[in-house]
Amino acid sequence: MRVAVVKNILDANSRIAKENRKLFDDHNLTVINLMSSPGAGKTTLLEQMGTHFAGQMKIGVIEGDIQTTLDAERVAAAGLQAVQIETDGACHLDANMIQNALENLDLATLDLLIVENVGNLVCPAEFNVGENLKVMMLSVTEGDDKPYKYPLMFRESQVLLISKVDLLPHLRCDIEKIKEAARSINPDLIIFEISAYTGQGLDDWHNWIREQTTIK
Ligand SMILES: Nc1nc2c(ncn2[C@@H]2O[C@H](COP(=O)(O)OP(=O)(O)OP(=O)(O)O)[C@@H](O)[C@H]2O)c(=O)[nH]1
Ligand SMILES: [Mg+2]
Repeated sequence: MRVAVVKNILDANSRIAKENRKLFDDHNLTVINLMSSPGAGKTTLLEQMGTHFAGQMKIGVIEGDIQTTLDAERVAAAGLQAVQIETDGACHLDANMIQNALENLDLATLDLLIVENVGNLVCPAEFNVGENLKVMMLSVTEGDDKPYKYPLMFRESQVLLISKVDLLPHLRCDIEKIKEAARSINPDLIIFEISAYTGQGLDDWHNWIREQTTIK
């Protein structure tokens, strides 16, 4: 019985995700689902992108958090069009939440839409919201064994951002082990090593973003 309920939830999600995707395609809009555990540095990267792409690309952000509008306020202050979803306890965003949030964005003017999912290394990967691409972030402070312990997100994502590499000298974390573990789960993963603090690796990340985006 429980299996049937879960399947129905996923079926409903998949139907709404398809509707979202059609809307995105109609607007020639690339949509990225950005996922990580809490505090990996998602919002900090979005703030950095707001500054970097100012005047070049119109970026919208849907922020997902259990509570508060803090992240939407941060990215709005960085010049991005922002909407906050407060999930009120739910540990991930689903397609229905995104469909409702879209009413608050001007899709016709956007070149890129990034959905910052709720900080959680498991559930967000199970729910497609209609995105074109899944990008996940793992910070070096989380340890180099995480791809083996939480494989789903690594399997589902096209890109892995290894963040906070400026902290490596202070940690017992082997970045080569992270890459080896991640590629053992998903050999096609594109991997960027980045620091939003020092700017390391951000040129390659920005170039990749530009390649995915049709500027209107
Ligand atoms: N050392 C270092 N710290 C960083 C970097 N990027 C972000 N941080 C710090 O990491 C903490 C969390 O950053 P956020 O950007 O809020 O992380 P988040 O993934 O958006 O967090 P949630 O939305 O709560 O899941 C903050 O104190 C940031 O300043 C980085 O490149 N290097
Ligand atoms: Mg955040």
